[in-house]
Amino acid sequence: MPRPRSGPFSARWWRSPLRGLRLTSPLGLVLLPGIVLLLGTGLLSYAAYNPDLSPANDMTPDKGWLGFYLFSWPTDPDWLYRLTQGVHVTLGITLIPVLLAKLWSVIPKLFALPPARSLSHAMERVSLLLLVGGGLFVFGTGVLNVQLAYVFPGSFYTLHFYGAWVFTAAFVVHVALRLPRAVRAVRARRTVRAGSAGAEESERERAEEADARLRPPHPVEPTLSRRGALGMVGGGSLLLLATTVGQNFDGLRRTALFAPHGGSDPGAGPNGFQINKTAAHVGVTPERTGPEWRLALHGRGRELRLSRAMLLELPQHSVALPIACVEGWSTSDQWWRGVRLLDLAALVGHRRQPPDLFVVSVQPSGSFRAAALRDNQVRDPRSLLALYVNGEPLSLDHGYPARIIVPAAPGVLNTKWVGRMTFGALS
Ligand SMILES: Nc1nc2c(c(=O)[nH]1)N[C@H]1C(S)=C(S)[C@@H](COP(=O)(O)O)O[C@H]1N2
Ligand SMILES: [Mo]
Repeated sequence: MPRPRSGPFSARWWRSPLRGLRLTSPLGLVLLPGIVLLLGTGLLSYAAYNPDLSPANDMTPDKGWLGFYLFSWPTDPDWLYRLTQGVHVTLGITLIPVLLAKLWSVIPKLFALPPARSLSHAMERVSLLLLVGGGLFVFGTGVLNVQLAYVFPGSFYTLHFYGAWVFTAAFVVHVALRLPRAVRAVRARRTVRAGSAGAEESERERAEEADARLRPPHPVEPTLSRRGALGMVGGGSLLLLATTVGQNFDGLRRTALFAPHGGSDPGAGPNGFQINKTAAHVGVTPERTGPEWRLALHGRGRELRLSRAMLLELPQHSVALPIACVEGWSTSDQWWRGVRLLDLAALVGHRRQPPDLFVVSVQPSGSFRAAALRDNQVRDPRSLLALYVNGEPLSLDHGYPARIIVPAAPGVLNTKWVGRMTFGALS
C-alpha cells in the first residue's frame, strides 16, 4: 500500500479557509485588464527603442515574427513615452500584491497529484506552470531593472521581452479556460438573490464544483474574512502605487520612496533634475569634455569637426521637452537650447529630407553610449543637439558639452556627451 501523502502534496497541508473561487476570481478579474495594459505598453516601449534600426538600440524583437508590430515611433505628442512607460512601470509595481495573492490562492493546485489525469489535464498543468513561472519572471526582471539591479545573465531587454511572450501565451490559454468561470463566480450571489431558474441553477452548480477544487477539505478557523483579505491586497497595491507614481511628477517626487530616481534629491538650480547615470559613473572624465572636445559630424561624403564655440555660432533654438526613462521615471518639461538636428544634417550635405542618424558618445564603454534615431525623429524641428538647459550650460552630468534631445523618445535615445554624429549611416 502506498504511504499516505504528507507535506504540500497532501490536501491536508493546505488549510486556509480563505482559498476558494470567490477569492481567486476577483483577483483574476483585476489582473486581466491590468496585464493586457502591461503587455500593450510593454510592446510600445520596444517599438520606441527602435529595435529594428541599429545594433546600438535594443534589437530584441528584431524584424523576425515577434517584431511584426513594430512601427516608426512618432514625435507627437511629446509626452507620449512619458505616459506609456510611466503607466507600464507604475501599473506593474501596483499589481504585484494582486499577482502574489492570486498565486497564493491557487498554490495547492501546483502540488496536486497525480501530475496528470489525462492529456488535456497535462496540457492545462503545463500552461499553469508557464503562467506562474512566466508571471514571476516578467514581474521579477521588471522590478530588478527598475531598481537598477543589473543582475541579468545577458540583456534585460531580451529576457523581459521573450519572458513576456511566454507569459502572454500561457495567459491567453488560461483566460480562455477560466474567464467564464470567474465571471460566474462573481455573479453567483446575485443569481441566488434573484431566485434561480434551471439554467442558472446548473451554472451555479458548476461554479460550486470549481470552488470545491480550490477550497481546502479541512480548513482551520478563519482569522480574517475574504473581504478583509481582498482589502489587504488592495491596500498593499494602493501603498505601492502611492510610493511609486511620484517619480513622474515634480511635486510628488519625494513620495517615490522605492524609486531610485524618485526620493533622492538631484540638487537645486537649472540643472537640478533627475540624472540617470553621472559622468563619473560611466567614466566620462573632464578631459574628454574639456576645451579639446570636438564634435565629429559625418554626412554625404562630408566631414566636419566643430568646437562648442562653433556650435554656438549656428542658429540656436529652444524647446520644452521632458526626459522619460524606460525605468519608469520622468522629468517635467525642461527648456533645452541648441542646434537643430536638421541644421546639422544640412551642414554635411543633407539639405532636403535628412536621413537617419547614428550618435556616439565620448563615453568609453557601456551599452547606452550610442543610439540610432529614425529619419522622422531627425526631421522634427524640435529635435536638438542641446548645449544649454533651463538657461545655463549643460552640467557635466546632464551631458556637457552637448547632448541629444528628441520629443517623445525614450531617455536612452537622448545620448549625452556626444562625440560623433553620422547621418545616413543606417539606410
Ligand atoms: N552617453 C550616455 N548617454 C545617455 C545615457 C548613458 O548611459 N550614456 N543614459 C541615457 C538614459 S537611459 C537616460 S534615461 C537619459 C537620462 O538623461 P539625464 O541623466 O540627463 O536625466 O540619458 C541617456 N543618455
Ligand atoms: Mo533611461
